[in-house]
Amino acid sequence: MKLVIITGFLGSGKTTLLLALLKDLSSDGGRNLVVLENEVGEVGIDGAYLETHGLKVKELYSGCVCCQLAGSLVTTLSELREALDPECVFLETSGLANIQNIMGTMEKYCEVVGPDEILTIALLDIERSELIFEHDIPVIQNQVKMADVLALNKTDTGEAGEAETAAAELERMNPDAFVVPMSAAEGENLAPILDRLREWI
Ligand SMILES: Nc1nc2c(ncn2[C@@H]2O[C@H](COP(=O)(O)OP(=O)(O)OP(=O)(O)O)[C@@H](O)[C@H]2O)c(=O)[nH]1
Ligand SMILES: [Mg+2]
Repeated sequence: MKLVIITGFLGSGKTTLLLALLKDLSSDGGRNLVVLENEVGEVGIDGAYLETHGLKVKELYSGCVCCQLAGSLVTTLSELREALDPECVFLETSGLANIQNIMGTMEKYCEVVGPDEILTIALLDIERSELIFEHDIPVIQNQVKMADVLALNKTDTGEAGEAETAAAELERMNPDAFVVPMSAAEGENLAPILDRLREWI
């Protein structure tokens, strides 16, 4: 079973991107895709929102899957496999998730998703990119460094040249990642990410 992990700081556009990607991928027909939402708070807001769009959603809340809910992540993935046998699970982490811990948990304890079956997409909000590059915020540095795809989101709000500068900085931070400037809300430049997912799932 494949797992796509969508990370990114609070409000960077994870849920918006997830919805846009899944709507497009579902339009192919025949795909069995499931969303796993992790929220630190008591109520699953993003999960309820995605369900109104007809997506299959499982929620893990009241803790983060990188720490308190690491065990729940492993059991939930096994349960999803057993109950729904999806081709791919899309996990939206909380904005402060430590991706390195999640990968460690997966590698050590998860039997239903192999190490080569995980693709990570990290979102970075272009409006906050300068702030993030200037300050060494370990959680975000980690998300950027461990991502397969770096989605530089909200290009519709940026000033001329801002996306290019931020993309170059992201390429410097993680030369192996596929950097895609895009707008999840406007549906701009999602094609490179969709192509990558279609090839991979
Ligand atoms: N202008 C603009 N706004 C966007 C874009 N993508 C998302 N947003 C807005 O950014 C806000 C946060 O988007 P979400 O998708 O909820 O972000 P998130 O990362 O899931 O947020 P949390 O789960 O709370 O961490 C919402 O108001 C979205 O409408 C974009 O491409 N352009
Ligand atoms: Mg969200």
